[in-house]
Amino acid sequence: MERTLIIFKPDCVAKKVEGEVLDRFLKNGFNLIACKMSRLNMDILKRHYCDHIEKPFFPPLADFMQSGNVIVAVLERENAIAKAREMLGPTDSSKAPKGTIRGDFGTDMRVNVCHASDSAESAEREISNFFSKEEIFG
Ligand code: FUP
Repeated sequence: MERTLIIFKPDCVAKKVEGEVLDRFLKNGFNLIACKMSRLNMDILKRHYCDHIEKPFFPPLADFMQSGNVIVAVLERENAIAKAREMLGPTDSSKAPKGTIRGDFGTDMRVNVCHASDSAESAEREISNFFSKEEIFG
């Protein structure tokens, strides 16, 4: 079993599709083992996006990620990291095929419904940025 950190981004919550998106994960064999609603701040975003802080897209990305409530979750299944990213589709929602989460619900490169960890190392770091051990029911 593998764990991945999923963030249901502000656009996902504002559009009220978080239930539908979570349902897709659950129907694809993921177990929900941690979950909370949050309003992200710059400290947690700088840790979460530590590889992107110097990039030109980081300031507008950080503004967007603070623009509304999010839901942060840990989902578990075999091959969870690759499967979740396959279900999301490419980062740019406008290029994501229909049937993928971003293709069906996303807007563009930034407004793209969900974050999902991109490697086992990232998943471990990202999960511990948002959850204590006691908050994970794996
Ligand atoms: P992903 O792993 O698909 O979420 O995408 P990346 O790790 O490449 O990017 C991290 C976040 O930065 C994504 F939410 C999208 C955003 N981003 C931009 O806004 N502009 C860019 O040019 C690249 C990424």
